[in-house]
Amino acid sequence: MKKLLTLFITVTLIGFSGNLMAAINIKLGLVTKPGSAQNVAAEKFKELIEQRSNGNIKVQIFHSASLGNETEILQQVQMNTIQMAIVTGGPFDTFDPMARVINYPFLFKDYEQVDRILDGPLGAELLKSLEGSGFKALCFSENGFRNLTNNKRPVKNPEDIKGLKIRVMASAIHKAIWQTLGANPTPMPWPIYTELEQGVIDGQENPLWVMEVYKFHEIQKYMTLTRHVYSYHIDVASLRWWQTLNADTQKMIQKAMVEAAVYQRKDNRSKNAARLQLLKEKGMQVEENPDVNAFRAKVAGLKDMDVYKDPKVQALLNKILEATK
Ligand code: EAX
Repeated sequence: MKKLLTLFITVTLIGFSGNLMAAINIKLGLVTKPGSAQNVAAEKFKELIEQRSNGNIKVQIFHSASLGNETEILQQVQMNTIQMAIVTGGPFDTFDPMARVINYPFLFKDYEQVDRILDGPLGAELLKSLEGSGFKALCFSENGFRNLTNNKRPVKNPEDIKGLKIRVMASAIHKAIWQTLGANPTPMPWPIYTELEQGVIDGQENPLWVMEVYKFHEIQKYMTLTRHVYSYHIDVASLRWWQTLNADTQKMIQKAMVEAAVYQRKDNRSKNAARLQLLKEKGMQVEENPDVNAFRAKVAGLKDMDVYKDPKVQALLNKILEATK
């Protein structure tokens, strides 16, 4: 009996200290504000992981760039001062040029292709590659297909873009796209409302949710449904932090993030039609049928340009081009 009691106490204590040790606080960084695509994924992840870990894992979401811009957030993730982040595809390419591949213009025709590639072995190849820069990349959530807005004139053809000052993300490929199209691309971190309002830039490009959530209809007159880049987020953890977690915890976090991403992609897609309607009602002049073939022809040479010259990057791009034909 005494033995049994000792055993019981020991097991209880181990269980208790195990619980204490499992207490994990995750700082998660975002540059966008509540209601944004990134935030939907982050909030879902928080809900799932806190519930499933019985509160042992806690997520603190730092949104609206309170920890810095996307490049600065990624640097802090590398150092493990921030454990997780949801960051748009663009800024990743200064850390790993492999990230440029998905930002290739007009790569995906539809969501079926997006999901097949990103959730398959080619997407996994990109996620794995990021370990080389100190990121444990868990999965992809989405920003969506990007569209051009500007305040100068309606845009239907590439000629209409000539000389427009367009804000782009901190990304070599995004800059190259707009240069090739004849614009004057200006890299700038998020957010950019003031710069648009004051006319420092003429336009910008982003998915429909951005125009609604950030009220760009107040300050941008023209929108063109260019859908030139499918914009993903990579949902990352600090590799340095990840390696301190046990396998069960890693699995639980990975699963919750993947589910949050699936939820968020669906949520985002289901709202696009209503968003377009709303933006028109708010007075934006929308070109729904731009000459996409002309845009595509102009940027067709990009795959042979310097931004893709790394053989590893070139190889992944060619594989995805083949798979999305
Ligand atoms: O997610 O910087 C960008 O243009 C991003 O797409 C923006 O943060 C919205």
